[in-house]
Amino acid sequence: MLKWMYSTNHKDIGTMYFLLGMWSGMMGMMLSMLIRIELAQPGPFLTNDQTYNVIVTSHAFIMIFFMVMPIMIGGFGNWLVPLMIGAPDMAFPRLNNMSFWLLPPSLILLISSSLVEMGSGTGWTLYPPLSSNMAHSGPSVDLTIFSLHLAGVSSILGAINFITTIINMRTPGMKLDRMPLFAWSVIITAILLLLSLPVLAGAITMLLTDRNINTTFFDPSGGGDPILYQHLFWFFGHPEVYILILPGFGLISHIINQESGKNKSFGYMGMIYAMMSIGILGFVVWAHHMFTVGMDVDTRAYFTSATMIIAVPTGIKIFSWMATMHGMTTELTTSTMWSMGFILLFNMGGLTGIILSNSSIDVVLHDTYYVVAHFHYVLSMGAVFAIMAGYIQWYPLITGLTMNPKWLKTQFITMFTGVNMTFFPQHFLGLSGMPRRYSDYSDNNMMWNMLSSMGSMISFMSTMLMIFILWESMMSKRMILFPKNNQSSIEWMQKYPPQEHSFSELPSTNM
Ligand code: HAS
Ligand code: CU
Repeated sequence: MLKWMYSTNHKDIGTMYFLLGMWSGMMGMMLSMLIRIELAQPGPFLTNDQTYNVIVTSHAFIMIFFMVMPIMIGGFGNWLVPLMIGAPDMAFPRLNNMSFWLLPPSLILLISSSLVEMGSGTGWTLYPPLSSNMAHSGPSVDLTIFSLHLAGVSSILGAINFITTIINMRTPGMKLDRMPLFAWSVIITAILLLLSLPVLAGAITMLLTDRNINTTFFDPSGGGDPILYQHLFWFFGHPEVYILILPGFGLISHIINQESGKNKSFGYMGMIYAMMSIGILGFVVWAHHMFTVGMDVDTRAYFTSATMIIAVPTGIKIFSWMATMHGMTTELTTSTMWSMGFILLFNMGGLTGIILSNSSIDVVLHDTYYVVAHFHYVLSMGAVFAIMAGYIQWYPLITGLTMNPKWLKTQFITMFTGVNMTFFPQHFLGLSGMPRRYSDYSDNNMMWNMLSSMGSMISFMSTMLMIFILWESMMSKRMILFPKNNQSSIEWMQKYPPQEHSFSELPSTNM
């Protein structure tokens, strides 16, 4: 136990991040099931709209800050970056331990915020005046703010650690233009974190003083402006969405490269420049989340154009992945299936993003389910598919065990069906004007909502199957490299020879 708590080893810490991320993923999923049950048919289920909004808010926070970020950056980052760049560990191992241990208290604060008074029913954006002390009196929003403070400190320390490690601790001869793409994706993500999180910290601290010590940063009655909060939030919030996807881009690049049997990624340098462009452009497009606040037409034209330009580097990535896969003759593994699912569905989400970037269209679609469909395609089917692909790809490296490949394929197919059935109909709901963050809807929206809720049930069952596969793998202890000398592993090895994942080629750095 203490070995884990005090550990300064990047693999132990990575494993703790994985466990925390899985726990939060379960919690986030249960909250999403409550949302889909409420919306499965018209009329109330929870019978309290504040409760509904608290569930939506917690779902978003938990999925973003306690599931995707810990798994991708904390888990895969810690496990793979030192191995890929040939470093003995992270640059600051004790800081690494601290980054991790700031997260459980942060999670506890977030959960406490839902357990006291009326909870934070503000959405993850925490816009005032809804989040101010008029609409949300009591300590709930304050606890949420403290939770974000801690999660922010954790991420900033982690970012400093990754940047230092990647700059200083590469193996001799590994120039930046030969560094593995995942390490590139992590250093770019870390720079985005370092530049954007302090802005969020400032915004929520101003919100905290507005709520508690009578400042009026966001209150017009004292000369403040609620729109200022939105600018500060989205100056963080938009880079944050690229923080959530860039490490996934890195994982997908390696998996496609390895599984297609090529010795290098197509367009390696182009991939690096594309990620850098996405990172830089991500800082100058934030107001596409604010087209409805009444900005002038020139500002709208600028933010529309700047946003659309991001399709160019992203397109370069999509086409380079496809070019890397082109002509592959190797077996279709489950991680390849997740990668192909990633390319297809992330692309879908990207295209609806381009549609939303048109300010005139966004004035109509803002705050409708169309936006919800967009960001679940890039997140639930982009970020999560990348996590699934990476988890299946590196599970043997991390645990030394193997999972049943046939069951994994079944699980992929059910998950693919479930998430598409959940989120595709939400485009139609959005186009017919159904607003997000409401617990009820008019009867004409019933069919797509029912279908969406049925889809979420399929994804839920599929996740249970994933947990079973994981459990089965750990119970049967089929070692990947050194099979225990018992009957079942020998039979297994004969049936599924381990050439798919040979140990030495796992943390491949081949370009
Ligand atoms: Fe987004 C809202 C626009 C990428 C996540 N996004 C959100 C929210 C989240 C989110 C969480 O402009 C909701 C926040 C909230 O709570 O309110 N998004 C874009 C654009 C891209 C984009 C242009 N988003 C992401 C990624 C995310 C993410 C990645 C997380 C992982 N998003 C928006 C806009 C809103 C928004 C508006 C605000 C909506 C509102 O009203 O609230 C781009 O990065 C996507 C680039 C990718 C592609 C696909 C590959 C490119 C190819 C090249 C050729 C394509 C071309 C386009 C030339 C474009 C293949 C052709 C266009 C056609 C339609 C065919
Ligand atoms: Cu954005």
